[in-house]
Amino acid sequence: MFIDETILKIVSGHGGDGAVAFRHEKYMEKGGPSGGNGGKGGSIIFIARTNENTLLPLRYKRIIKAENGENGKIKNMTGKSGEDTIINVPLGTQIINNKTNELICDLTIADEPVEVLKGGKGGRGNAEFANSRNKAPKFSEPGGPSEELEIRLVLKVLADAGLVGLPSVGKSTIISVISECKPKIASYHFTTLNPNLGMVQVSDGRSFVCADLPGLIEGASSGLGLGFQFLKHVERTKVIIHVLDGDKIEGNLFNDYETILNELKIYDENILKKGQLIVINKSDSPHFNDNKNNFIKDYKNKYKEEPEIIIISAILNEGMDNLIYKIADLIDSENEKIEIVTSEESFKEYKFVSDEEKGKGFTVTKDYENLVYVVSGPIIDELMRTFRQDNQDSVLKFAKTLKKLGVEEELKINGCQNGDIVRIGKIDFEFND
Ligand SMILES: Nc1nc2c(ncn2[C@@H]2O[C@H](COP(=O)(O)OP(=O)(O)OP(=O)(O)O)[C@@H](O)[C@H]2O)c(=O)[nH]1
Ligand SMILES: [Mg+2]
Repeated sequence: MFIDETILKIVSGHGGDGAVAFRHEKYMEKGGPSGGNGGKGGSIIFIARTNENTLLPLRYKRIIKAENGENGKIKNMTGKSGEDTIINVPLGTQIINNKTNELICDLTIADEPVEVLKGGKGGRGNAEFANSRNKAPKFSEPGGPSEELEIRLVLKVLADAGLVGLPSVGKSTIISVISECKPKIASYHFTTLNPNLGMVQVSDGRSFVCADLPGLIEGASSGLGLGFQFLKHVERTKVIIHVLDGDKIEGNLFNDYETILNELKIYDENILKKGQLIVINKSDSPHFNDNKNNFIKDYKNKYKEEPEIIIISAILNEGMDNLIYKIADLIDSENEKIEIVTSEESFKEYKFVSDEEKGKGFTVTKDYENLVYVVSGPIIDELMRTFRQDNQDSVLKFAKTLKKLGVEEELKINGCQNGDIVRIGKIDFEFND
């Protein structure tokens, strides 16, 4: 079965702790500080690939972790960084926060790494804290925490052109001829179960990504056959290539064409605004001429105009260059419209917060009920994480950082005076200018 959605927990690696160490040198009672920094934790990175076509390999994984950074060592040796974990997924996979439904990222560019969870920073060793006034600091920084997230991966194949049609019309054969993609086509019919993507090179230098989609049948839009779950992939292709079976013995091609149009329309009317081409395949068949002529007649009857059709024989590799050119031209004209039809996307925009942005803010508020001033913000959280109340060095560094950040100034502006209580993190301090 085709798996196009899966839930997964991802966890980045935490950073290694900085070390506290001192050199032991001959004839010296106490050498300088020499605790090395901790290594950085591994990140979780996603890369969209055109040669992946299902999320199946991830289906049975509950949790994917990146490596932790190693702790810093003596003699100023930095701990080893944790390896990043790279997760390859099909092009067009969306990563959604499963708790909040926010769209974290839409992997629409092939081979581009996207860091979804950052590994924790390595903590600094005590050697880094030495300065002229404190030559032998006895503290180091713990490693940054790991991050974790429950995500839902949803695959909506992303291709420039999508081949649509009833089963057995020759879609997989076409993609195998025009691209490097070689789906299974048995001499006895083998139905495509997963969309296949192939990169098509046009001889004039252009290229496009083409999707061979599983066949649709009447009723697909209401869940019949395999088709329904693939209709959503059609939403994401720029142009639609209707493939009709020139070898058909019973029924007629115009009905087939209308059936597909109707299923697409019921699923989402916007799909029909996309550029479309009609291809009749199997021109080598003895039934081809009758099928083609009947199609033209019926089409003219209904639409009062001559259809533009492209004739090919995928199996004999005939008419394929013309087909490739026509698809590339249609994609170009569609690109000019720059009207990408998107689906029901009700996701909120997700914003990655950079370290700089995190580091900018703190706020001072007055809690009138408890008569304390409250200092909070991401930079304060970070500061509190490494603050050691029982360590004189750490307290000193803490006070200096607060001053440098302008927290003292901001408290005064807000009316804070000597003797008032200031709450930072979970600790209450007495303000002393
Ligand atoms: N005579 C003839 N047979 C063809 C041609 N192209 C494909 N076929 C045959 O048609 C049958 C179906 O081809 P596929 O490419 O698997 O068809 P499909 O549209 O991908 O089918 P689904 O995956 O079920 O939707 C196979 O036996 C092919 O060999 C052609 O140009 N001429
Ligand atoms: Mg197929």
